[in-house]
Amino acid sequence: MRFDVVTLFPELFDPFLKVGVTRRAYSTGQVDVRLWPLRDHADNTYRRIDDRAYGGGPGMVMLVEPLERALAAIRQDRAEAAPAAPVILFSPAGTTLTQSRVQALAASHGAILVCGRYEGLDQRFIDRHVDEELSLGDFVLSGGELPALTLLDAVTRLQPGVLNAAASHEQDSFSDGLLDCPHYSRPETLGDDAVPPVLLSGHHAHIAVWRRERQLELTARRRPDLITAARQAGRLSRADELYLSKIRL
Ligand code: 9D3
Repeated sequence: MRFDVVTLFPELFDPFLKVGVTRRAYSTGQVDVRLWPLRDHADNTYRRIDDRAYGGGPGMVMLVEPLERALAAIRQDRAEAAPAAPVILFSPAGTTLTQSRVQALAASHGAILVCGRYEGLDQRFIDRHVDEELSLGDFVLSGGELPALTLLDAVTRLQPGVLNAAASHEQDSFSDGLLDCPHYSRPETLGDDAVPPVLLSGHHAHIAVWRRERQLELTARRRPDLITAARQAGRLSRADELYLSKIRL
């Protein structure tokens, strides 16, 4: 799959593409990330990519023409090999990125990602070219680069061979949609704090019940909305419901 990224700060991407479980997918081109520095498409005389907003007010607007030249260069470069791809703009006005959108993108041929800076883009670029606007949530960032990296990371870890067998099993297991259970490793006791004895018992069925109950308890306390969603999707068993009816929140 291929992602083309339009950005004023391509140097922000390089270090992220070189670390962790996703590194191999990027370095082999399994996930082919191509960076398109917007400055390369600036107006030749002034190298401008932004200007003041018509109507006044503080803050600058990203100019439509450099963005259109960058997009034309991408479309031309993709025309040879890659299938048509949607244009996704990262914007505070977008719909919130969800794991279900990540899963759909992970199963696709990729996308063209546009990272906004300043107050935003000239609306005419959005109206003409943008298929989807995505936000990370209701907090304010300086631009779309971290959201683009977030999407790339979330999509790439779902590619075949990126996660180990256990982790990828978890992806489609019964447990998804709930918060994770707590994890412990060595040492067995840390001052007064021991690892829950069941985890040292070797009794795999008891361990599975304990982990499921911790998941249900944590999710019911912190994210009751996720319990409701799991219930509606038919992802809670009779045993889950019985445990939930017994716990005091
Ligand atoms: C005063 C109006 N602001 C909108 C909330 C202006 C503004 C703030 C921040 C315009 C652009 C930005 C830059 N943010 C992004 O490009 C962005 C973003 C974000 O700020 N939060 C969550 N998700 C995203 S995706 C892109």
